Amino acid sequence: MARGLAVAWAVLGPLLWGCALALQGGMLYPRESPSRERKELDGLWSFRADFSDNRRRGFEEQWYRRPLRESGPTLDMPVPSSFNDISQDWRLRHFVGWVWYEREVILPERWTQDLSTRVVLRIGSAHAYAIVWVNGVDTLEHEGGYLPFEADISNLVQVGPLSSQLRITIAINNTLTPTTLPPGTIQYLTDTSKYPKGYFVQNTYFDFFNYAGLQRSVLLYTTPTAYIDDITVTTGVEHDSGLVNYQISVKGSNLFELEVRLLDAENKLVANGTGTQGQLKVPGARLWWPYLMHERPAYLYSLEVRLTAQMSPGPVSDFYTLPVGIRTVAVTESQFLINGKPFYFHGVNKHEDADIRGKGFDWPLLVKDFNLLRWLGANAFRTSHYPYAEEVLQMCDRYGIVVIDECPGVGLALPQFFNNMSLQNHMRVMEEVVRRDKNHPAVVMWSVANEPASHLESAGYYLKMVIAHTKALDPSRPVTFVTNSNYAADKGAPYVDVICLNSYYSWYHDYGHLELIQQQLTTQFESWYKTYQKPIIQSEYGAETIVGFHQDPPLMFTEEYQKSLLEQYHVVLDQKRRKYVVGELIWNFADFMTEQSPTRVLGNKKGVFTRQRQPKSAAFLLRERYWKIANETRYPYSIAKSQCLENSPFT
Ligand code: GCB
Repeated sequence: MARGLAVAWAVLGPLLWGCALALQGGMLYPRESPSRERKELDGLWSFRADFSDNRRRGFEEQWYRRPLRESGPTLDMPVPSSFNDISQDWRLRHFVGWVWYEREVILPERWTQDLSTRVVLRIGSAHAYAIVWVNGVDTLEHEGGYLPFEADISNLVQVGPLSSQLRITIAINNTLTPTTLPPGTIQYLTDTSKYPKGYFVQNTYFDFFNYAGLQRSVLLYTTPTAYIDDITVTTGVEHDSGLVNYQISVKGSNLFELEVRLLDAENKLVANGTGTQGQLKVPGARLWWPYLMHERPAYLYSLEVRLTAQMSPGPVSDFYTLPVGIRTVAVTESQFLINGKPFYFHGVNKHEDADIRGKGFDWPLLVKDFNLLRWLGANAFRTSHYPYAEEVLQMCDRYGIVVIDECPGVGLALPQFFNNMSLQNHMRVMEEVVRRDKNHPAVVMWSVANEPASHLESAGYYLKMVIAHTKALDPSRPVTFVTNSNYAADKGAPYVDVICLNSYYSWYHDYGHLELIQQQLTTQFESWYKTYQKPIIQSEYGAETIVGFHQDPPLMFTEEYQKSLLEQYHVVLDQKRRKYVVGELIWNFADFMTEQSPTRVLGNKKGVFTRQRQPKSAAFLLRERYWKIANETRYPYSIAKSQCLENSPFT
């Protein structure tokens, strides 16, 4: 895209929303309201992996027809969690194929008897392909982990006096193929002198363990039969007024009224409107600022939507309240602007990973991670390499932590992965990501992929299409993908708004030669900027470090080497961040699990925290740096206070 156009897009983004590609069907986060109830199904589920040779015994014997315990032994499986590290059976850790989950539920009587109530089953994520039965009836299928899906099950539960008992069966297949996202291949090893008959392995092309199962909450919720299906909000600023543009989709009735009220944090009404779309104007609006950038960050309004639909025998109301942050995002040739002010990303890459729960959602871990982010002075992270749980983004909205929201477009390493079917699937996944996350003020940019083989012609076309589709879905945010290709070879870079670069100088090459980093990194930045004149983020850099290994002068894998490597990067980042480098994201926030290999010691150890969230020496270095940058980049200028230590050098 021409530069001028990119800038115009950035400024006009919010106004262009009306032209955005409309998505069918919403995926609002299930919140309680006077018209909506929730019933969480977290806890112990019955579980069985299908170890049969073709992995299809469950379908052949129709395990969904009867309680799972009647077709064979079951295990207790906690939800949410990955199934891989829970049992002592090594076969389950590496299992590839269908696993079966089941849960019996008693519903409140009103849900089954009141025909003006709609009952929805919502699965936060099932990695990677799921089929759902309710009371043995095939109800729902979904492809792709890390994103929610749901079905209206009212007609299955509102069928008579016995219907309050519900049996939910979910079959999940974790196999990755050339057309899934992320892609993978299944390789049969046929040399019978080495492998048993039918032996196969799952190959993946990314560097994290392919944890699977019901990794986020499963829940039931209700709405009235006429209901608020989706809300899309974009925001702008005009002089000192905030603008909140809304679009609401209603289902279940054509005869309805909508009232929209915007409340401030003290619950005072600041603007109101009616109808399915409109613009609310908030004079003297408080903006949503990233924390550390502003002394009054993360301000959230509440958009209260009330639907009144004329139904027989009488009117029906539905209520939904959406948190709204008023802010703008724009990109120039050399800057990333939030609310018109230059924003510098000083943050981390993460993974949703810790200990035996695998990628299972966990509140204590989430709160600990946010405390550590603030301890570190990190103002941003990228959801490498897949969309994180919705609760994570809600915390970012509330804390003022900025997010680059990445889809599971990781491991696009082989030429055969850039085919039409994969492209269609990738575009569909972006639709699901945008549909789920579009209303989070914390999300400031979409990332459609991590390290695709972007030197290939076919990848260039593929990335162009996915990026164009994402922009059509959401004209209000910049779009990127993260590259590790050479600036002269990359075929996708012309289409991004911000260049995101991963490089591992003195780690994956020139091992041990820390003295080369400054020259190589300078060349990297200068060649990219000369070619594209777009802002650049150093989206990954780092070094594998085993906590407790020490050596001076530094040697690879020691805490000293990690610190020294970071220091070398920082010299150049400090020179360039005053020009066109708009961010740095360390790889990685914490150590995380990978497949086994001779280059990984119980996983990837490039964390500045261990997998148990204890700091390595580099965490202290980074902390000092991030607070220093925070103090230099605040608006309006004032000294930032370290959130954890009263007597920090930066208070
Ligand atoms: C990368 C990948 C990331 C890896 C990291 C590493 O470039 O994007 O997924 O984990 O390097 O440590 O090799």
